Amino acid sequence: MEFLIGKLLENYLINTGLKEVVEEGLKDLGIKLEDLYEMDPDPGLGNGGLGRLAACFIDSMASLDIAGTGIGIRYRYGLFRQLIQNGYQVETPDNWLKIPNVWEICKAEDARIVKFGGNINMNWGGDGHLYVELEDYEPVLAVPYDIPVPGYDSERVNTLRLWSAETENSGFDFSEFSKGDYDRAVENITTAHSISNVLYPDDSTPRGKLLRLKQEYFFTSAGLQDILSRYLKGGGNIREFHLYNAIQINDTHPALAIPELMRLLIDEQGLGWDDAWAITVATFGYTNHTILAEALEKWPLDMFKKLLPRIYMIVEEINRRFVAELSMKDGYGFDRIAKMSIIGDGAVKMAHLAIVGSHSVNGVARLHSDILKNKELRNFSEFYPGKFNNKTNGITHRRWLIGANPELAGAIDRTIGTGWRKDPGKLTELEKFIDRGFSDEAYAIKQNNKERLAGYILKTTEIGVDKNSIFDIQVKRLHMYKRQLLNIFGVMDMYNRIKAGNTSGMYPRTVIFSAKAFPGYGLAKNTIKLICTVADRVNSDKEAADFLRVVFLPNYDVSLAERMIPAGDISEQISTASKEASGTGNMKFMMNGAVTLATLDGANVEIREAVGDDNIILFGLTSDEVISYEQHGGYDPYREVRNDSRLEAIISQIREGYFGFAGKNEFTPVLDHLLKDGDPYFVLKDFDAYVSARDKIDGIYSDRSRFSRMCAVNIARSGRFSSDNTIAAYADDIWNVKHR
Ligand code: 26Q
Repeated sequence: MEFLIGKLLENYLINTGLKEVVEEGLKDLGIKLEDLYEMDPDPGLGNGGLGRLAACFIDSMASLDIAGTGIGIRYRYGLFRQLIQNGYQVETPDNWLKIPNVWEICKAEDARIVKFGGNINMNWGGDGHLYVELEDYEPVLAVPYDIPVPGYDSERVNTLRLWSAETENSGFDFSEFSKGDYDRAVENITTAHSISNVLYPDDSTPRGKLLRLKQEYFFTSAGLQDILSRYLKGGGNIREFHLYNAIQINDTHPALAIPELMRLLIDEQGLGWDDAWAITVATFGYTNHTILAEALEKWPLDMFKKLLPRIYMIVEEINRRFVAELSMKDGYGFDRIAKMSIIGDGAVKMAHLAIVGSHSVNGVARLHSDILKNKELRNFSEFYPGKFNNKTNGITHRRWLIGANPELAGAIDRTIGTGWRKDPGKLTELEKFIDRGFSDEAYAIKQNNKERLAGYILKTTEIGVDKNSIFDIQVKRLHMYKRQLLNIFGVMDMYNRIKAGNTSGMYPRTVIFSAKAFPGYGLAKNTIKLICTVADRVNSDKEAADFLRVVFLPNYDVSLAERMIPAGDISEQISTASKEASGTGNMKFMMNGAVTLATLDGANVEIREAVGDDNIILFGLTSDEVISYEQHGGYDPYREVRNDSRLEAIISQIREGYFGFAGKNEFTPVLDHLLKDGDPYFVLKDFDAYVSARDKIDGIYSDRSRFSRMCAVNIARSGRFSSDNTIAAYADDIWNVKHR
C-alpha cells in the first residue's frame, strides 16, 4: 500500500546506463543535470521503512530480471510535509501532483470497477454451485497509472502500477441535480475520489477508519482483478494460477487480497471452495513488519460487513473451517482457539487472516523472525510448522551508494573495479585495500560529504557546524520506541559537562536529527519540541560552541536521506531491544561508511555479525532482558533517577525550563512518560550505558586512522545487506521463480 520511491530521474539514468550520455548532451544545451534533478519531485507515497523497502525491492526485482509488478495507490497527497515553527512540528499538505508527473502513464483501457456495500443475492444453480451476486452496490472506477521500473544493466523494465479512484460516468447524478439537490448530486464524486486522496500517516495504532478500509479493498480488488484477467488473457489455465503467480503482501494492509482472490475464483471463475483455497494459499506470502501488539490491524465487524458484505461472508467461512481444523487437533482447547481465531473481540484480525491464507510468513530480520516464531505468533508457528521463515531486509546499493554517494562509488571502482555494481557481494574485495589507502580515501570523501551537508544545514537552519566534528546522526520516524529521547538526554548530559568545565576527553560533536511525528501522537511531537528547545539553548551558548552543536532538519524524506546518510560518522540505531523489526537506515549508513552506535535490536544484530565487535559500538539491555522485565516487572524508573545525579539534573532542568520553554508544564507529557508511566522503553535504564558508549566513540575518533578503518570495514562488509540478496531469497524460497 506504500511505495516510497524517491526521485526517479537519476535512478533511471543509473539503471539504464545513460547518465554520461545525457550529461554530455545536456552540456551542449547549457543545462546542468543537477538542476534537472532538483526539479524532479520526490513522491512521498509511503510513511517510512515499510514503503522504502517496497521501493528497494522493485528495483532489485527488475535488476535480477524477475518479472514483477508493484501494486499500490496513486495518492493525490503523499505524506505531509513538515515545517518546524518555533520548535513545533507543523504539517502541510504534500500536493505533489500540482506539477504533472512526467514518469507516469495513464492506462485508462485497463480500468476496473471495485464494488462497495450492496446486498448479496444467492442462487443455487442446477449444477450444485452457489451463485453469488452483489446488487445495489456503489461502483468505484479504479484507473491505473504505470511508472516504469528499469533494471540495472538489464533489458527488463517492470511496472509500478498505482491505482487512482475515479467515479464511473463521472459520478455526477443528473437525476439528483435536476431535483435541485446539488450536494447529493456531487456526493458520489467526492466520496469516490476521496478513496485515493491521501496517504494515511502511520500511527501504528490503527483506529478502524472507514476510509482506510476502503483504500485497502480498493487497490487489492483492482490489483487482483488485473492480475487474474492478464493471466487468463495470456492463455493461463485457472487451475494452475498459483504456478505462474506469486503475490507477496507487504504487512496486512493488502491482506484483503486473500478473500478477494477467493471471491474471484469462486464467484467469477466457478471453482469450488477447496480448489480455490488451495490455489489461494499457494499464491500468497505474508511479510510481517512489527511485533508491537497495538500496531496489528483489526477491523470492527459491523463496519467490515456493511462495506464488504461478500468479502465478509468469505472471511467467515475461512474462519469457520480454520477453527474446525484446530478443534480436531489435540492441544487446541477453547481458549487457545479463541486466541487464534480470525474473527473475535468484535473484529476481523488481519494478521490472523494473512497467516492462515498464505503458505509463507516471514519477519524482516533474524531476531524479529525468531520473536514472531517463538513468542508473538507461537500458537500459529506450532500449528503450521514450516510456514514461518526469515528474510532479512536489504537496501538497493544503486540508490544508496551509486546514486547518493557518487564519489565513494568512484573510489570503489578505482580500487576493485566495477564488478560490485552488478554484484555488491564483491565489495568484500575492498578488505585487502583498507590499509593500502582505501580507508583514507573513503574518509576524505566523507569529509567532503560532511562539508556539503554543513552547507545545507546553514542554508536551512542558519546553524553553522564544524565539518571536523563528529557527525552523529539519527534519522527515522519519530516513535518513542526508537528513543530519540535517549539521544537528546545524552546531549543534555554533554552540555551539563561542558558547563561544569568537565570536557577532558570530549571530542567536538554535531548531533543531527530528522524525523516526522504522526500528527496525532502528542508524545512524539513533544519530543520534537524538546529536541528543538535543547538545540536552541546549546547553539546560542558560546561556551558550548567548541564542543557541541544540535540540529533538527525539517521534513525528512528520501531526498534528505540521500544528502544526510553519506555524511554520517555515527549512525544512531538505539531502539529498545526487541522493538525495531529490522531497520533499514542502519544498513544505508553502514554502506556509506558510518559506524553504528547500536542496541542489539532488529538487523543491528546481523550488522554486528558482519563487521565484528571491533567495528560497531554496542550498548544497552538485550531483547531477552527487555522481554523479561515486560513479563515479570521489576523495573522502577524512579530508582534510576535517584541513583544517577546526571539524570536527576536533567529531569529537573527539563521540568524547570532550564533549556527554555514556551509555557509551564511544556514537557509534562515526556516527563510523565518517563516516570509516572513507567518508562516503557527503558530510556532511563539504558542512559548510563549509552553515555559510556558515546564517550568511547570520542576516544576512537581521536585516533583518526582507527576510526576510518572501522568505516572502511563497514563499507566492505555491507554487500550482504543489498536488497538483491533479499530478493534472491524471496525468489528461491517463497516465489519459486528463477533470477539472474
Ligand atoms: C496502519 C493502519 C492505519 C494507518 C497506518 C498504518 C500503518 C502504515 C505504515 C502502519 C505501519 C506502517 C509502517 C510500518 C513500518 O514502516 N515498519 C518498519 O518496516 C521496516 C521495513 O521492514 C522495518 O525495517 C522497521 O523496523 C519497521 O518499523
